Amino acid sequence: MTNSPAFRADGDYRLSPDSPCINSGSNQRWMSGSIDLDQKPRILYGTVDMGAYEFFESLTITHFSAGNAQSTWTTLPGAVYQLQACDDLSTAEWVNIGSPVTATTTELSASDSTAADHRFYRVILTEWPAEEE
Ligand SMILES: [Ca+2]
Repeated sequence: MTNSPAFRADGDYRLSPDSPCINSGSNQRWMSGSIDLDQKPRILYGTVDMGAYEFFESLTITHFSAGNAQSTWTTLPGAVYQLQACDDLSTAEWVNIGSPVTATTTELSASDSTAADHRFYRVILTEWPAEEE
């Protein structure tokens, strides 16, 4: 590989969402059920990443008040994401917030104008990025 691996920061060898190392390793039999240096699954999104860490999307609630919750998450460009919310985890009834969105960059944001006093959020990957030729 001749391109920069696009680590997250100096001395932090986790991968940025635009890293060419994402999904560019070679899956080996021993990796199934193994973990990376962050104790996450060694293989996420079908193919192992080059390096010691698997890239994964992280969701951050950047603002929360009744009627206005804003979320931001890291994305793989070309992948389609759906933000979901749940008011009671014991029911596990997740509802879509807005429509699925295709990531064009390495970050997406969404707002929830129906936020109650408390609410749980998750983001799901509904469609993989198209294979690069
Ligand atoms: Ca991967």
